[in-house]
Amino acid sequence: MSIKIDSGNFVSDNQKRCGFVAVLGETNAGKSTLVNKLVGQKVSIVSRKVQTTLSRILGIAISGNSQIILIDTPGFVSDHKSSSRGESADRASVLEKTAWDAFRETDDILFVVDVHKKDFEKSIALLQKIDESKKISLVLNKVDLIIKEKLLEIASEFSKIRDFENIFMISSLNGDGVKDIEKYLAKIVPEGEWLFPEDEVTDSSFEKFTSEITREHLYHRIHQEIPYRCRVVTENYRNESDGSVRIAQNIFVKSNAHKMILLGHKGSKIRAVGSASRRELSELLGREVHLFLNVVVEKR
Ligand SMILES: Nc1nc2c(ncn2[C@@H]2O[C@H](COP(=O)(O)OP(=O)(O)OP(=O)(O)O)[C@@H](O)[C@H]2O)c(=O)[nH]1
Ligand SMILES: [Mg+2]
Repeated sequence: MSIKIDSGNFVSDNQKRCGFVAVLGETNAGKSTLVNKLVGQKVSIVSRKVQTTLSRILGIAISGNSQIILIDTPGFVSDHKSSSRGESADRASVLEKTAWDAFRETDDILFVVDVHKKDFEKSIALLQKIDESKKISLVLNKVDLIIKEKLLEIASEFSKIRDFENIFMISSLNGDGVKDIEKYLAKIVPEGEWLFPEDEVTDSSFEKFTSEITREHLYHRIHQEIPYRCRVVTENYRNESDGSVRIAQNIFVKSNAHKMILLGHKGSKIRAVGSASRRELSELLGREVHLFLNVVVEKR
């Protein structure tokens, strides 16, 4: 181990660092996409719909000697109304509470803004709610969708609101600028032992992770109809002797009508969801997956 002298203190070259960073922002800003990019693999599901992330999800990134524990949070819909049918204000506030709770666990925050949005009123209102004592970096995301001049205007608009540790201009989708965030976070997390084993990328259980993948495919395939009424639960899984894994999941819906929509003509829709989810699970788990989906009408 080599030791170097830095500002009068002895600092080990391979001193481990570890810290928590909350990722906050409006719904659909691209928080989960960014977390996945930083981790280097999917830990949090992504969709075009609002309020995709439903609970706090940890994504664990490693950069050099630093372990960066990213807290992906449900996005904020500040007016407490969702664009989807039948969404209640209650659900929005539960999600928002989850996000605030996550944020209290940490000092460093990435505040993600979708620069492609028409106006930033909601983002600004949210930003103003965050304690002045918190360190925040502004992440202007989706730069692939707008011209540079507009981007600089947005940066200056946000800079009037508060001081940021850093302003990043990135595209989480294609990865532009994400490395700069990684380098920055690796430097600012405090010295300390890693809290998770080196090969761990999330604290999600196998059951939670695999059901989230199916939920994502439901979101993608069943657009307007029912997704918010669906809950996916991995009931059980079994490692088979040939190296494959057998996963059984229940999809809970609120009514028989929803069940029919989900099944589709002669079960075509659910089969499409199942095979897309199975393919992705096989890829993510690196082995063959047998996936069994069962649609259940949830009793009140
Ligand atoms: N063009 C473009 N699209 C992006 C970028 N980042 C994310 N997206 C898209 O934006 C949508 C929302 O992304 P998510 O990562 O689910 O957003 P989120 O902030 O986690 O959303 P919630 O979980 O609902 O709060 C998805 O369709 C992403 O593919 C980007 O840099 N460029
Ligand atoms: Mg999300």
